[in-house]
Amino acid sequence: MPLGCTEFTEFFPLGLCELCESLFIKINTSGGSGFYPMKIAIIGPGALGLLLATSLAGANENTVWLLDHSPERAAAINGKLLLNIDDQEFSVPLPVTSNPEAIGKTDLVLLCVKSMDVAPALQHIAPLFSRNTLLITFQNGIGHIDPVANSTIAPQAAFGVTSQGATLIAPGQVRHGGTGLTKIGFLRPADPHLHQQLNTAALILTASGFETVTVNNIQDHLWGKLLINIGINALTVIHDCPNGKLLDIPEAREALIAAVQEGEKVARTLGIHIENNPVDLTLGVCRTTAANISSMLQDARRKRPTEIDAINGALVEKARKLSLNVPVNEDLIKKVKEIQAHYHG
Ligand code: KPL
Repeated sequence: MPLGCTEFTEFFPLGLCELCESLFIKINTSGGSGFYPMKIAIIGPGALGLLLATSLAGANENTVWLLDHSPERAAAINGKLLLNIDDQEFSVPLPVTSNPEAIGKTDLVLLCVKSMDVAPALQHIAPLFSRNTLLITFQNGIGHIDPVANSTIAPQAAFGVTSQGATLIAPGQVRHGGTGLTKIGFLRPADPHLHQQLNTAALILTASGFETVTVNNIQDHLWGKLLINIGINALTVIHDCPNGKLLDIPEAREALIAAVQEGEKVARTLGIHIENNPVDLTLGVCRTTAANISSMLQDARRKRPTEIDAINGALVEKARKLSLNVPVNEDLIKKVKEIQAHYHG
């Protein structure tokens, strides 16, 4: 049931919606918070992981943990996370560990590692899962879809797409860069109890300031976001500029439009339903996030591997299989890889 359905909003929180009766029984018995509290593990102390962790920790009666694969960093930031919103700093005393056994079985796992780290992370976090645990995975691009869908750890995972803005300031410190809708959903129909977990997760995220809806066409939304990242991320690295600047550099704007058009051609050939005009949408995101440093540029400035393969690279791979030409995306990949090759002198 989508969170925004009329039954839901009309009757919430009275529990009269037949479709989510069990959820409403939990609502009525939870003692005031509005829903059943969950034990939640957030994986990855990057910008989105920290934003989710600090937001979820501050709200409701959930038990929230952050898992960081680095023991040294986990020890350094344990109990000392900082959330910066509108130049105000909030200290969040959340437990951080590198040991999934210390967390144990959870109700909800939010996987916020980079696309290329998804497969090893899934192996590492196996101790967090029982058959009732819901995994929601948040990555840019589409490179993570197969590793997650084929994993034995959480074969019925849900995927998330968010337009929340977050910037990593320092280890354990994140700046909230603007709100946006978060969509979560399954690629294929999942067991009913996991659908129910998904609805509860949407409620909990929304109550924590992450306005979240469940959708039944998450693949279309993953592609919708992919087209935006195709147009913006690599070009911000190539021109070393915030998102909005791409509109002022004629060659960047031209490449943005051409790259997104190539992506749209591939998406439509694959039968993906693309709502709205993706070029207009991407130019609009450049305007609304004008001062934002894209996630790929944040990586490049830290001299870390970028998600170029999961974004433009994944598109080129799909295009090849369809015998479609995507020269602008190929060129963007080449230029970003050249920049990465010169990270260390
Ligand atoms: O998703 C983003 C990213 O930086 O990865 C955009 C939408 C480009 C915002 O910066």
